[in-house]
Amino acid sequence: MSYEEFEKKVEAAISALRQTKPVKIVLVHHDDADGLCSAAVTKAALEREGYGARMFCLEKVYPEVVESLHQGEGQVIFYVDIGSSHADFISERNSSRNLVIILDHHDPMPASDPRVYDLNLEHYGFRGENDFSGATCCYLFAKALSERNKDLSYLALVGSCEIPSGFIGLNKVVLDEAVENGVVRVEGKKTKSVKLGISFGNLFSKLQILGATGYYEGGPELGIKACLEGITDEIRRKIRELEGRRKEANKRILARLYRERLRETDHIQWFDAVDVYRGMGTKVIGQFCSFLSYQRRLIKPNKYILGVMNVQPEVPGWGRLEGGLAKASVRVSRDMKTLIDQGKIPSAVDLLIKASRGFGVADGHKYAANVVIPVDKKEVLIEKAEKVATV
Ligand SMILES: [Mn+2]
Repeated sequence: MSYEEFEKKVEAAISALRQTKPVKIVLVHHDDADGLCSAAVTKAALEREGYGARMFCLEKVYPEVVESLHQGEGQVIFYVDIGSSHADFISERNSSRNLVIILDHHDPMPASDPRVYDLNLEHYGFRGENDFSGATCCYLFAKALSERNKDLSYLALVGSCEIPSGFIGLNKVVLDEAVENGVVRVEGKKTKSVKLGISFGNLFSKLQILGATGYYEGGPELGIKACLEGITDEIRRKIRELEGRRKEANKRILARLYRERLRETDHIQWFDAVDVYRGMGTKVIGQFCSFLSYQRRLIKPNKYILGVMNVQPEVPGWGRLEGGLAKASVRVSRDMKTLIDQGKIPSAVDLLIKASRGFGVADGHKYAANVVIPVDKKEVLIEKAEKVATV
């Protein structure tokens, strides 16, 4: 499979899009910085073609949300920076009722519905954890829609800041072209959007706060606006407020953990934040666990770090989820990363997939993963994870 094959599939998806009339578009996107950049590129590109899209930000592919979304008929549903890992389930629920276009870089599952176009470049020999982000995939689609969308290339690269290896593979190609076209400027160690005058790193970290911490209060919409128009005073104020609240919550938990320590099994150290992060998106628990993984006075380097928090049942723009939910995030220390690489212990995502089989929706990578479970299954998850970790 090659880039040419990808281009062919993109062309097929675009002609299917152009044949759909009248067009009612729903754009489902992830809540992190890459998800917001993905949404911004796709939204702008569609608007330039005269299409309007209803934006819908999801922290996670909740089966009941997907089900209700695909019950409709004759719509066009985009999934950006989300969706590939559930393309099998999406196909099943869609059963050719709607045109579905997925632009993502997470590990894909096969799509069985011919009207589901999964344009994830992993299908064409590229690596979603190194060569391209969700936003890169969206940008390449946008460029195929129209050459004038080349001015959006900076967003592909801002979204790609979540990739630790820097701009390599497809991203390097996008970067070189963006510099050549004057869309992006490299100034010493910083790379900037010429139009917005903001560095990639700076915009990226602001988007992470808006999407994750601000999930329940319009943060994602503001983030998409920031992607296209820059950081306005209104957005700056919102970020400051969100940051303040998250810091306060983190401080409360940290103080509690120093007082009470984490709870432990043989292979896992864990804590329950319960409702300390109420009002904030669930990504904050993962961000806090990452921070914890460096706190050597608090954590043991040889045990998985697991944090749990309660999930608010509302999905903004959709409705209420059934039953109480909790989210658990896992992170590992540097020492454990080595053991994972050597195959001596289960990866973070393997641990959670196995531990939550039958009651949870898990995803993630080798060193970082999360799962959403019924709120009364917290202890069961820990017990099962302990068993999985005992190899
Ligand atoms: Mn992403």
